[in-house]
Amino acid sequence: MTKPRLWITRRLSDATIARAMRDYDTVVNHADTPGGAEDLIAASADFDAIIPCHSEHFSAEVAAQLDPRLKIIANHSVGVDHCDLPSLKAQGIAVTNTPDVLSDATAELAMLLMLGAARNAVAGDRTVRTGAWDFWSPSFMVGKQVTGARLGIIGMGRVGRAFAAKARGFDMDIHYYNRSPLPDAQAQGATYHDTVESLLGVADFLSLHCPATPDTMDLMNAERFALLPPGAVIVNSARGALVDEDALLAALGTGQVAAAGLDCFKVEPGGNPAFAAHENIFMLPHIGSATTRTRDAMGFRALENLDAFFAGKTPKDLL
Ligand code: 8YV
Repeated sequence: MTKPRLWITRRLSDATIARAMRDYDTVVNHADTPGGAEDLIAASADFDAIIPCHSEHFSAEVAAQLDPRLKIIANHSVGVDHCDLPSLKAQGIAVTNTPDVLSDATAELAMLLMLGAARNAVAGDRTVRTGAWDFWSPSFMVGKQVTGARLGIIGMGRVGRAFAAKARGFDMDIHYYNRSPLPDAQAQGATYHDTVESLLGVADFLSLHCPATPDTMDLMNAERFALLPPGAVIVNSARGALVDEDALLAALGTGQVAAAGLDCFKVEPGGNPAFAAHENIFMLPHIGSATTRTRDAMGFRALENLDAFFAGKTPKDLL
């Protein structure tokens, strides 16, 4: 039987590529450049399957021009805001993602962001690195302690719960907003809030773990920053779309928000140049799931979804 033709749009892990080459007639974009609309449309006439990353945008416009040869888009990501799912469904194209396998890596990064923002990681690193550390005082670089503080989590899905588990190790008092309350076994004593507004009032630290959808665009806006306890710390390891970046800058300016830890930005790659002047913003370039173990697991999960699809079964992560 001829192997299905597979296009891998970016340089995935070596183990993923080796396995893909073994099981599929695979072409890898070794140049590792993001696939633009024309690339995606052209590839659809030549491949049965694509494994894209969140850098390839299957908009409604692209979906409408895809060749019927393309049968499945097996995303190498849990987030699928780069895919117009209704349009792809209308074209009869199956779409899958890679949940579960990146929850711990992303939660670890959220912890790094929270601690780095709370404890002056940017200014501290810069001060030592540049040789500017010529003074010490007890009132020098005093941060905000997480132990025992109240943590608000918006979105208690897999990553939100993994983050809560890590935060319990810091004895944080965990509160969450979710569309519905979790069963006790999953909530593990965390306090449920049935509105975002109610959660914000207790969020000394706030971490975002919900997907980017039209409903969550600018979820954190000026009105909502104002509801946080003064001096709150905000963490975003989910999607840049969730935060009104101008409103965040304004809240940092007044001290309403003391610090932010961000792995996601409205514009990626690139981020927000206006953030660079603020050392109380600890920033990373969208690397939440970037560990060797997780990259392999994401690649294998995407391939397992393809395996099931081409074996005539329902892929585990069919959306
Ligand atoms: C990835 C992500 O780095 O899975 C997601 O939704 O944002 C990240 O884990 C990226 O999408 C890899 O394709």
